[in-house]
Amino acid sequence: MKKRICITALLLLNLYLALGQTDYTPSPENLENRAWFQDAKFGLFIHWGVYTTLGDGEWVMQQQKIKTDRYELLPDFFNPQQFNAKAWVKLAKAAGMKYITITTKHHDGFAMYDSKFSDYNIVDDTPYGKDIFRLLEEACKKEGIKLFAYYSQLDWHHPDYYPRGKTGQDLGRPESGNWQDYIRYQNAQIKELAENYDIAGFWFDGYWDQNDLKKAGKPYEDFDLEATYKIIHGVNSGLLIGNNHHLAPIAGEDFQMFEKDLPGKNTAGFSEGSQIGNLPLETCETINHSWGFNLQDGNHKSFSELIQYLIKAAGNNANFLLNVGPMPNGKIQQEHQDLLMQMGSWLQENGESIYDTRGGMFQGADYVSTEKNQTTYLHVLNTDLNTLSIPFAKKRIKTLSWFDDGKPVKYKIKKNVLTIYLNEAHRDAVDTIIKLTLK
Ligand code: FHN
Repeated sequence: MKKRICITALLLLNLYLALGQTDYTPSPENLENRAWFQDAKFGLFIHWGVYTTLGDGEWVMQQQKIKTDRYELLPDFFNPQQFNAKAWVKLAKAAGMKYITITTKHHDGFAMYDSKFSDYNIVDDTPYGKDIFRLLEEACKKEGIKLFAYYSQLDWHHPDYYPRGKTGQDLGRPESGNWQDYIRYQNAQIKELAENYDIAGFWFDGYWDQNDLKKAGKPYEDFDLEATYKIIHGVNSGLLIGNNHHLAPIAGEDFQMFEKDLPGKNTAGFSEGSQIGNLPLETCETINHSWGFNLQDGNHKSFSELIQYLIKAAGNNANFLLNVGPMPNGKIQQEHQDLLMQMGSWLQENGESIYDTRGGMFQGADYVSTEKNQTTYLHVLNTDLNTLSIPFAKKRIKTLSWFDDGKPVKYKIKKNVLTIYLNEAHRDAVDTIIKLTLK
């Protein structure tokens, strides 16, 4: 009997967590900011830290098992003389991006902003000595781009991140520590980011480091997310909070992100527990294969792959947060700049079918649709098709026209199937867009 009660309690707890949002009521300002977020559609993710100097990605400390006392030599090599915050923000804007999310602290524990709670930061501990987060904040304000702070709750450097989670073992830290002291430290940094910088919200990561132990039935520590969220919303109720915990939304969160997958999919393995909630959605992906700068990674995605991912994200009612890993000198690789500019040109011509839209009624192997103002934008992503047949239950079409020149599209409806004739003249190598309105 006792076992059954425990199972019931666990099921109820999971139901409560799955529903999330039970004791959090977003403020009117927060709801307004969520609507802005959903309209924005496209953002720039930036992974940049002292790990960049090694050119082997942002997990180098863990992967090369670099002990903390050796890793602490790295900040002295970080001196990005060619960093230009204005240039980064202008590039994001030219790419058609509406916001930037940058790592203020990644798992290595090094703060890329002027933290008052640790000298292990870019101002106090590098020859560069400038607060790049402040410089980006100022440049974003000038260009009308919003700024989000990525913050890793997982910390491979702080001695009080103890007991360790799934990662960060054998890095030379004492086998002791006070978890609540770490939580107090983490919350103090988060609060100073919320209070001292004009940001639009937080992108949390690293929760899974402890939660994966919990899922394996092993001892784990709890981050007490709702307490942290209450601190943030206590500073500014309008701040948008998202957490890459790979779970369904938790009370206090304002958007839900998916890593390397469209909402509801799990091809990359990060979204096993991420049932789609009722929050604004975002998917994040790398422009090559790495988040942080990796000298060996020349696997840049094609323009077509990237723009089609943006279109599919919008068709799935989600934003696309596209990541670059700037180099140690502060420059974004030319190939990545070129790809971002190409995406910006495409959006200048076709942005009407992406910005301010929501996911549409059509979705299939070769097509998705977006919707706004009673108009459906059908995006056909396969250039080999002469006709496209779509299940179409008894709706009455008012207009069906080519997006590029407004001319009527040839179609027929038979037995609840809409067949569209994709003539050669209008077929586009990346995305053939058709506008549909209903009577
Ligand atoms: O471990 C991190 C990784 O370095 C990167 O920051 C990604 C971005 O979504 N998040 C974690 C992996 O899930």
